[in-house]
Amino acid sequence: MVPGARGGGALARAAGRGLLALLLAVSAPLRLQAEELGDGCGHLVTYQDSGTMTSKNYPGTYPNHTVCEKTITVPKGKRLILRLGDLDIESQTCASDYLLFTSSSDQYGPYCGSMTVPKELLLNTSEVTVRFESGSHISGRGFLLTYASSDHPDLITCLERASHYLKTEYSKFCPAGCRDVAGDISGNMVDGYRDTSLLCKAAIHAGIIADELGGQISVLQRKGISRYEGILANGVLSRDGSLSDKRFLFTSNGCSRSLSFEPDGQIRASSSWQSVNESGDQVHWSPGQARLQDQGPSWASGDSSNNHKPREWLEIDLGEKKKITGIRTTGSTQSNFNFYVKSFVMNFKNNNSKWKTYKGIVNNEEKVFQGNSNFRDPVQNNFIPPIVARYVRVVPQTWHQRIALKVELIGCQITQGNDSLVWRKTSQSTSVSTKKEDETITRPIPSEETSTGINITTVAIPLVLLVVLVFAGMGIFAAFRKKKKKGSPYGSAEAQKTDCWKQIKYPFARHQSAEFTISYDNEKEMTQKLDLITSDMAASPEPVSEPLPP
Ligand SMILES: *[C@@H]1O[C@H](CO)[C@@H](O)[C@H](O)[C@H]1NC(C)=O
Ligand SMILES: *[C@@H]1O[C@H](CO)[C@@H](O)[C@H](O)[C@H]1NC(C)=O
Ligand SMILES: *[C@@H]1O[C@H](CO)[C@@H](O)[C@H](O)[C@H]1NC(C)=O
Ligand SMILES: *[C@@H]1O[C@H](CO)[C@@H](O)[C@H](O)[C@H]1NC(C)=O
Ligand SMILES: *[C@@H]1O[C@H](CO)[C@@H](O)[C@H](O)[C@H]1NC(C)=O
Ligand SMILES: CC(=O)N[C@H]1CO[C@H](CO)[C@@H](O)[C@@H]1O
Repeated sequence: MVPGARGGGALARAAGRGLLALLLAVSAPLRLQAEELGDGCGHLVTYQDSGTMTSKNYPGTYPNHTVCEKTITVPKGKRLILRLGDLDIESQTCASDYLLFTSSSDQYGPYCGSMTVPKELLLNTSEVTVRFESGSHISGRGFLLTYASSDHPDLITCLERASHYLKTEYSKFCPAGCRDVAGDISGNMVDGYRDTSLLCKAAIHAGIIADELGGQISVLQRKGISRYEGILANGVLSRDGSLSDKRFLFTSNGCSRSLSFEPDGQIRASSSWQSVNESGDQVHWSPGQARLQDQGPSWASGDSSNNHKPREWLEIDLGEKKKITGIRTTGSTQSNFNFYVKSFVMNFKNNNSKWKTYKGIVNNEEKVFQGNSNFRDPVQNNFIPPIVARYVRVVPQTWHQRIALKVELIGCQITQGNDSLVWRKTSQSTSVSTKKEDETITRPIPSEETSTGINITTVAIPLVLLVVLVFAGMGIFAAFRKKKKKGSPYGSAEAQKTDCWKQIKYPFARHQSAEFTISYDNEKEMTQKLDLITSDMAASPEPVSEPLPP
């Protein structure tokens, strides 16, 4: 799964490069070098105030004769923290192979070879240009860089493992983009992770942070266990692991209970299947069998054709509005029926509202979750921010042989009252922190959209009303004058002008007030949606000083 933001960013960059190449081709045909400015770049994920960047093929050998140049920024007024997780560039002189950081006031590097490089750089600017260049060489992994704003002095890289830290409790900041960095994790969110696991990747696996956002993690070190069971969760596959001295767990905000629903009445589906077993009896694969905790066959859809548009669904009614932070799914669970759902989207609604689709926070597009890869093993996906709804639908997008599902929803009751306070506090800070546009941010996060929506409309509505009133008044006044000064060319011109203004202003006013209702609706939902993130962040303890990882 490639987050759309990166796709969008890559597209924009590609378009930019194309344009640049075109300009250069027209003006100076021999400047081919410039066309390759992004050639040496590998993995790149950025979000608001943190991100991850590597050289091409990392951790494999970077290519010959490439350049990677990128400007990274954090919100204006903040300072940049750069952390090099890995640097392995085959050169002793840094002549043709090097890594260099240039800000408006300073230059750091060039770095290469086996020189000692600072693990962390605290810049006094919010912007830096990263330049990596390679000549001809045989080996070398290149580099892995993470960055964040100075709000996150406890930034770690994607390569830090729990075994690097000695404390039994600590909090760290993971940058955006650690999911697809090479490196193993073993274990799971319930029993804990083997201490050799990558911290940030494990936090994504556990549903504590989203890959595209990054965030604060709180880690508890515990005595190891004899075996770690790997599962697929949030697009990350953890492996089985053997006995270790230590393991670690994440503290969460507690909204991770299994939500109960009854097999009859609270589960519905678009269709269901009946099979005939060996003794000639009919077996029902009804929606009521879709609870993960129940034995026996799962729910299966009536239609098994594989090449039609997804239109089957499984619906769960939780009886009242709840906060839903995750979902666990399995396939048929029956070894003689190799059925499972490979990907799905989530729809949700409340008592009388319309169905909505769960969207990604960064690109605002329908979020497709990675489902099962066999009929048996449970797979977990988390919703960051959570879904707040009474009804949810799992809508399979791709499947193996036939749609078959068992589900468990994870979440908690909605706590009224405090949420909006927390939300207001953070929405302010996010709208401030996103003012500085990053080239790779394609769309603002919903909270910002909503908060500016309210901000604009609370100001705009009285303003528009005032303008409309003033113009209406002027119109009436002008009409009077027109009647008095019959035949005056000025009078009629003025009247026309007023009419024209009225025509523009009225639809504008309607448009604004329509938007107001929408954003107000959203506000209530976002309030609860964002609670998980915000309370996680609010609850994170002060950063503690740790021995630097070796
Ligand atoms: C770079 O070029 C040299 C000589 O042409 C070659 O031996 C080497 O394998 C190349 N390195 C990479 C990473 O492709
Ligand atoms: C940033 O630091 C450099 C020295 O490292 C200094 O020359 C420069 O004036 C500083 N800029 C600001 C804005 O503080
Ligand atoms: C077939 O289904 C019936 C009714 O569900 C059950 O009693 C019987 O044991 C099943 N036979 C086999 C071979 O599974
Ligand atoms: C939704 O319906 C349920 C039962 O029909 C009711 O208890 C609940 O108060 C309703 N919720 C809202 C927000 O109307
Ligand atoms: C509101 O927050 C306070 C402190 O943050 C907490 O003690 C209280 O239980 C919260 N109330 C609700 C309804 O969540
Ligand atoms: C223009 C405007 O009204 N801006 C306000 C947006 O909302 C924040 C917090 O609610 C205010 O501090 C701004 O003044």
